[in-house]
Amino acid sequence: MFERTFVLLKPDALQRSLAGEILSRLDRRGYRFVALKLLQPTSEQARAHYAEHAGKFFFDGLVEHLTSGPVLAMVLEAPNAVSSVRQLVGATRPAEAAAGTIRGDLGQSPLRNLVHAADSPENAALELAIYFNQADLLDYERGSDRWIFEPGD
Ligand code: 3AN
Repeated sequence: MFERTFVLLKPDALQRSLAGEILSRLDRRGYRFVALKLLQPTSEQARAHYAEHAGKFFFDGLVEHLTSGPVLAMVLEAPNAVSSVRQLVGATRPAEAAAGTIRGDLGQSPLRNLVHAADSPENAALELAIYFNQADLLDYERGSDRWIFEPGD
């Protein structure tokens, strides 16, 4: 079964010209891209996105960062997409993120850690609705998708 997740390359990824590098890592891993949008989040979108962190010491800085420039929002699908993307992204603090992860290899600080990735399918659905309309989400199959489910595991 394909699971859907929501991923957003934060402004530091685009300011540092790392969007292609990060997209390439996601693409090579085989996720099916169902939506992709370049936009500059509004304060309302940023606050809705990070509502669970409202009141924390880093909340205002987080909203300021997210609204500071263009981001690349996307919806990806794969079996176990939520957890596998978060593994690829790595721990929140780049200094603690494993080598080989996006944050471990490229992240600068807990705030400027390049990527947001939803932590559950339910949050993915809530978050993607902040940035996308249902009509933005493509419904298609790749010829290679059936190979994912070949017997063997
Ligand atoms: P993650 O993105 O790894 O799921 P969360 O959900 O704990 O991390 O935090 C959301 C975002 O808040 C992080 N991606 C990061 O940009 C910011 N953040 C988290 N902790 C800190 C911190 N100690 N200082 C500054 N920003 C932080």
